[in-house]
Amino acid sequence: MSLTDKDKATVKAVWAKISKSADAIGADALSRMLVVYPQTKTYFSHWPDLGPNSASVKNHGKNVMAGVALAVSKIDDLTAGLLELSEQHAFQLRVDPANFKILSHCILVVIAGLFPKDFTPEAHVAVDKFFCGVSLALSERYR
Ligand code: HNI
Repeated sequence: MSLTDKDKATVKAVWAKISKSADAIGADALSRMLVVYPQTKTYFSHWPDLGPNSASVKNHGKNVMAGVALAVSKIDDLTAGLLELSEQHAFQLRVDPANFKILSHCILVVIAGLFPKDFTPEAHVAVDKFFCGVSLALSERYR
């Protein structure tokens, strides 16, 4: 289920289109994750406010999307490209890797909602595969 060259080109084209909205996408996706999957809130109990579009959510949404930007730039070798982030999530943050799929899903939903015309079935497949690859790469250090 790896990304074909065509998938990679599609992901890059989608990213070129949406990256200017990355901060808004990150904030909305994270807000949704915390509301729809409240078990994810445990990781952020040190934040003063976990509400939708709180300052902490906005700031972390930006960080997450910087990670996504990094992943797009390392799309040919996600495992190596995201190794440091994987290390951090595994050993410092101790995030259950099941949550990577949950956040990926929320990001996908937000992209689909904000860019309905660009989110063709072909784009959907490519972006979904990409986030599967990102989740797998982020899980690398847990082995
Ligand atoms: Ni995640 C910090 C990227 C999923 C919990 N995370 C980061 C940082 C980046 C990042 C970048 C900042 C690191 C730094 O400060 O150097 N995280 C990503 C990406 C994904 C992801 C690309 C998946 C697409 N992280 C998740 C998930 C959870 C999560 C699913 C928990 C549910 N991340 C955290 C926590 C921090 C974090 C917790 C520290 C934030 C803080 O404010 O303390």
